[in-house]
Amino acid sequence: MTTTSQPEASPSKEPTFEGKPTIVHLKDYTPPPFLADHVKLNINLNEVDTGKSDDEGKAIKHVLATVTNETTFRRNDNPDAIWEDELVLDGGTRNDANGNKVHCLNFKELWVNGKPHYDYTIDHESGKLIIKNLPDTMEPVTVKTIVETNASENKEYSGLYENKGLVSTQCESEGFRNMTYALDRPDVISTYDVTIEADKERFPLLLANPGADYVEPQDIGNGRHLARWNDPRPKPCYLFAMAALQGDVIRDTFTYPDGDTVELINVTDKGQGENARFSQACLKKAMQHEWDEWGHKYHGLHPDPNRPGKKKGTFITLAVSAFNMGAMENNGFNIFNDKLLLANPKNASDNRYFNIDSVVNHEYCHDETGNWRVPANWFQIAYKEGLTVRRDQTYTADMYDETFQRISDAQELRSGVFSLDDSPNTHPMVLPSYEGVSNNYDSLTYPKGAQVNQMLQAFVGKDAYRKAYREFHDNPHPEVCDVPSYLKFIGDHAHMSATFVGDKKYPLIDTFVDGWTTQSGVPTLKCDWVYDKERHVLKLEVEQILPKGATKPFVLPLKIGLVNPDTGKDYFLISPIGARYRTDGVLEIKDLKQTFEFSVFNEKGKDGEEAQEPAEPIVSINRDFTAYAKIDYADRVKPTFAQLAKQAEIDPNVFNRWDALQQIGIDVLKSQLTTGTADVSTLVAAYRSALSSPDITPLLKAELLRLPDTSTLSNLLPKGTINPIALRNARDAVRIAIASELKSEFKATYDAMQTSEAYRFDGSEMGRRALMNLSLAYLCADKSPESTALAKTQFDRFDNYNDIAASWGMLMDSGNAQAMGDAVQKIADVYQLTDKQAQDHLVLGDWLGRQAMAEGATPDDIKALLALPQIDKDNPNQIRSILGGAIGNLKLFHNPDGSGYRFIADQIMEVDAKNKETSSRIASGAFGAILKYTPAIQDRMAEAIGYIQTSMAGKLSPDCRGVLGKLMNSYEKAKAERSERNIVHEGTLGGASQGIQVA
Ligand code: B3K
Ligand code: ZN
Repeated sequence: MTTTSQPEASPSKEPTFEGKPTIVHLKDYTPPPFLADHVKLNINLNEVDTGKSDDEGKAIKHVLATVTNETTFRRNDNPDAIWEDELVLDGGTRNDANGNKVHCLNFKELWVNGKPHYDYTIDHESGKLIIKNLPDTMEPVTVKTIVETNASENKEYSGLYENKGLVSTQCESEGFRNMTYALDRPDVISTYDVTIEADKERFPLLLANPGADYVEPQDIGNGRHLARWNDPRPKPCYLFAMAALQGDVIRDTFTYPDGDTVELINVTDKGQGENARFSQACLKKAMQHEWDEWGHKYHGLHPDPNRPGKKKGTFITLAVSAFNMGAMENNGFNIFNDKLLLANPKNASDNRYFNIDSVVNHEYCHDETGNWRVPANWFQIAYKEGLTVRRDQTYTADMYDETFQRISDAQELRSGVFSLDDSPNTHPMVLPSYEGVSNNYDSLTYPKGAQVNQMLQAFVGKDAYRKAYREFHDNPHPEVCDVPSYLKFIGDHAHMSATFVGDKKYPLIDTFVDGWTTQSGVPTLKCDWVYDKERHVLKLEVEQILPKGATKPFVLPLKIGLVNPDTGKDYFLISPIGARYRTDGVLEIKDLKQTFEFSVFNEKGKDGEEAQEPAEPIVSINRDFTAYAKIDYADRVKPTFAQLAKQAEIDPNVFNRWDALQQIGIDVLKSQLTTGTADVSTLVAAYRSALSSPDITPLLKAELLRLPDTSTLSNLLPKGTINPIALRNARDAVRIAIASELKSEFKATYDAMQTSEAYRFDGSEMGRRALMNLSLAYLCADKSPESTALAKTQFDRFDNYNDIAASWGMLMDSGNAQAMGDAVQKIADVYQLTDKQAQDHLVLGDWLGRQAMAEGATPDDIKALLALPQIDKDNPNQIRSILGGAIGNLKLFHNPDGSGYRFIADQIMEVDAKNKETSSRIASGAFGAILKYTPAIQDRMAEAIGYIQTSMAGKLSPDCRGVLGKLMNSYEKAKAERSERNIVHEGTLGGASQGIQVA
């Protein structure tokens, strides 16, 4: 519905919205009819009294922004662009405090080429501004709009918003339209000239995407000041950022070997500056690594007038406490969820320190992969996200430990990513369509996208990949691209090999790109082999089993090794005719069935004596998890526990030592789950041997000794069979059995890993503490009074947050109500969590989450947490901690009476009315795995999903609607199949019995 607005009219305050499905299809994509070359923005901030006061009687003020936007548009001369008479600008909508949809922008004025323009409409449903009667020309047209927007009412945290006095932006994906009318799409790229005006005392710091220099605001009288930020590097509006605040600033400089410099401006809330020292050091490491590894110099460098021939630039980071996700890569001005930027030993675990290093690097890497090469549309974000995750993985591998990093990557893929890829919400790397753009930022776009890049890297080799990468990104100006064009460029330029279809030769990259960008799901590689003892030839057959919906084989690099069991060294991979396989052992898997033959031989002795008869090799498959696949074995070659234990001892590929133990772990867990008992003796012996090995670092020992998680296990079990509580119980039982056998070893390791030195964060200390706390966790598995006392001793030492948090977790799991209550109280006291003003909010999330997950917690307890006066119910971190904890609390969430599902459904609806990005994430975390569960659980979950759908009819956000709609449709299908199977089953039985009667 559209209405024609009169010049003086502002849009209706209560537009009617019909909540139509908003599925967007890639096939409908066309280039923009208009481009926007330059954007001149003025953001004028004013605090206004609302006439209301808060619980403490303080007047509630709101920040209003008047945004004047003067953009130079011109018609796109791309022949594929469609000519449109009207210029249609995006304008945002959101829900108000009562859950009613309203426009974000209060329209004030419209000018075209310097004259007031009255021929326009505002579409009530979408919020778009439709400008008619524009000059019929290819010449540039200047369009000025003036709008007002209330930053304090924006609880969606998308666009311009205020939280606890700090005003900042989040524009990806479609937030810019919530602060001004714009062509809000990534393929419209503009230069920006920005001024921000505000009260000097209230907002001393005024920031935006920088040019060469950091800009101090200038006094403009009346207690106000103005800062002008000019960003000459063209960017899509989703990379625009600004902030206004009272804060701390810490500064440093990064210098390139040639003398070019980047001024680092790291901004935090007042009093938090020192907590940004670690992340500031990480930023410098990120810049150095980018230069060393990828040849990438910060794109915000400009000629330095004071140093001829040299360049300089400014790079800003800002920490904010209300943020929908981890961080955002705005050009030269990265904004972070403060838990990924601020840390000190008293409030950050090793994991958080590690994540800060990794995320600071990730956001900085986007400067090249994302901001210089920009995804053309939101179907293609895996170009920037998958590639950038791959680059941050390379960074942390270089900074910490390559095998550790690879184990973490593989764990993530086999656990959460496989789950999503095998669920109704799966999608190919290039999305064919989406409903709710925020749903695109999932683990298939991120870690799976990274794995596709890793596979390409495995095919072409690190050096060739790096060289081709450099060539692709050496464009002189920011330019758009897409996933297939990037992957293809790399394959072609790194000379990836060719494949034959019939007698026609194709570059393998085409099949690679086609398979991975148009299909979803996890392929299975079924391996079978025979070893000819006479000829010393091993014949390996690899069969590719496609996931549901896939029709074409995927191209996969399968890295293997043949290990001499006597020496623990790899045999060379040579075919019986003498040809060499690749020295790195990567096999090209591209067909549904392939066979590879290897000659196995020992080299001659040093003095020319005859080589010994080679022993039958251990076949080490999918080393370093090169292939994104489940590995299966033909029954007759399925490795025995003894063979896997041997491999865990000697495989030269340390990743596959870990993997051998994981394979034993999976089978032990399966046995415990299905029979109620399991033989842990092989695992125990292998763990004992790993613990005592002087060659393995504590960091890797801690990984080797960890059992597979329940999600990894459930991905290997048939759909429709999972009872999550039974799965958790099985894992707990196995842990108890292992711990009771290795009690003295774990205690000795726990003691040996103690230190009296002050907390220091680095890879080796992280490893020491990981092994210490893993040992403690095994010791605490039995929940005995002695083990609880041990955890309590560590907790009471209250030394550093990592060790505090680890022992606190064990106390929460101990089943000892007194110990749990005391720990919760102590954390509240030390971190002042009951005082809204004084609290260390970086610990608050853990404190809330742990209580939500505590044994015996009920929905009423969760409600009580949500109602605590010291929490901010609109803060996504706090909501995620509490509701994430409740969903992780298996007994609460999966209560057979369905109350847990119904409770979370109510919460999702409440969150969705304000913040669709957060609600859809919670919805997919809660119900995403519905088809894995037993029919009874599926039915109860579906009831809760249906309850959301009916209660919110027409009002559910597209994001939540998208996630839940797919789950419900697939559930209905599975249910129909289920009852059909039952009918068939009963029918067959009936037929058989009749048959017997006849006989
Ligand atoms: N690009 C952002 C994510 C934006 C999410 C938008 N809903 C952070 C990142 O991946 O670096
Ligand atoms: Zn990213």
